[in-house]
Amino acid sequence: TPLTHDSAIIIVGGAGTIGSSTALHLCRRGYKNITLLDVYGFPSDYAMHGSSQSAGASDINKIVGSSNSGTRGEITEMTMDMWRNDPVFKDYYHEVGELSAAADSEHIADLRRSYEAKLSHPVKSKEIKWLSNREEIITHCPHLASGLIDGWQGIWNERAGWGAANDAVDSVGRELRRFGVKMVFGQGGTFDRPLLDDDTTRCIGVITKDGAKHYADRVVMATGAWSPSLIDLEGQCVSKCWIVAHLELSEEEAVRYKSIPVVYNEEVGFCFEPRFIPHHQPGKDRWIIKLCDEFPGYTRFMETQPFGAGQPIKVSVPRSHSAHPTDTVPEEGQHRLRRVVEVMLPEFKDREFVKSYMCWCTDTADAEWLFCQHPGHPGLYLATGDSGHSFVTLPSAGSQVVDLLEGKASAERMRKWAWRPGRGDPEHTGRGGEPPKDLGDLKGWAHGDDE
Ligand code: FSA
Repeated sequence: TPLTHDSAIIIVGGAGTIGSSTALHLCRRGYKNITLLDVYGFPSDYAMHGSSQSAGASDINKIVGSSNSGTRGEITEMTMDMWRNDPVFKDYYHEVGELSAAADSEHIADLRRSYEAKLSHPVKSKEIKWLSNREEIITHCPHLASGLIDGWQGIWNERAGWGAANDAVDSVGRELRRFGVKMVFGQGGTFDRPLLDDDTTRCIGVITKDGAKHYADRVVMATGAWSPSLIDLEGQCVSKCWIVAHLELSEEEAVRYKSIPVVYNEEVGFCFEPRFIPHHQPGKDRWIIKLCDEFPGYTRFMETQPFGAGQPIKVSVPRSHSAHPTDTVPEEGQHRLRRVVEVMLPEFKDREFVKSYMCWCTDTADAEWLFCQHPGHPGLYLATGDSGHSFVTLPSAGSQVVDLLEGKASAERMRKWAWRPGRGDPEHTGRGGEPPKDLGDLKGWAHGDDE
């Protein structure tokens, strides 16, 4: 069936980053029959923004504008233009600047190479600057004057900053409602398996957990870190979690740290300016700094049988914070998070975190997206493989998925996004360094029912 503006299109994971973006671009290109299915509504708890309804504004900021490779890098201009100017996004982007630094000589050399590569670009070259010592760093990031930044060098990008993750996705949700997109959330929106045509094995819809059949001409699986546990991806994606902590500041402290740039150091981690989190009860508003450590991520391997697997197989399966709101992070991770505070925010080195949690994404071996038609089931599309760096593309990722659906994606991009089992190992490669540890071997993170 050729794709027309009246084709029925289902997006599974439609309240997540890539799913909602896909729906937005479909609407803007005139498609009129779109249905989103998702476990949670907006803001969703899906991997790339790690937020959760039950936890309120849990994912309050994500980096926007840092350097990115592959397709994500190629669409940077569209991405940043939309963050700055598109009415759906512009109120949720905070251009406070970003320092991307390192102390280790090899890491500095990598940063220097990526800096030099941008110098030939007419626009990017004007936005970045190389900072080669403490003084230069402090000029742009005065709050690091007391930080442990000896030996740091790196790239200052003044046209970058952070996005208010939950609010931005919510804004997309409002726009989709305005366009009349249908949405089913909860049990009735939870994917069980694709609905197949008996004769052709073509995908003709989705069966949800409540047993309902949803028919469609195209089904897009934008299911983030859940993808490999829902559809057998033959090892192309390995889902991992990273960890996050929140520090609470008084208003006086927050005022002093307001508008600090995003500071990222791949040997340590990263943090954001304090964000005001309003509360409906007076006196309960809060100022929160979100911070993360940098490490190879954690897997959670278990036996499960995704659609398409003839028998149970080992897959790293996320455990969502929404379903397990009391989960925290492994003990060893707490130590790394404390280190981020010591290095970047020493004033608060003795302050306890008000919250720590895990945020899931799914890696491909080459960190490029998996945007393709399923080889065995025409009509079924994968829009996953975020590889940890896709939230920044919330405004633009969907344009790429829609290009794929419309057959407009370039041969080069189709090749990059292709179904590609065996081309590298997403568990061990793509990030260098140590392979990820498994949550099953770590203590201190699971709380509540099934500790
Ligand atoms: O600039 C960005 O794309 C932010 S990546 C944030 C991060 O926590 C990674 O640092 C981590 O390694 C993982 O990919 C999850 O996302």
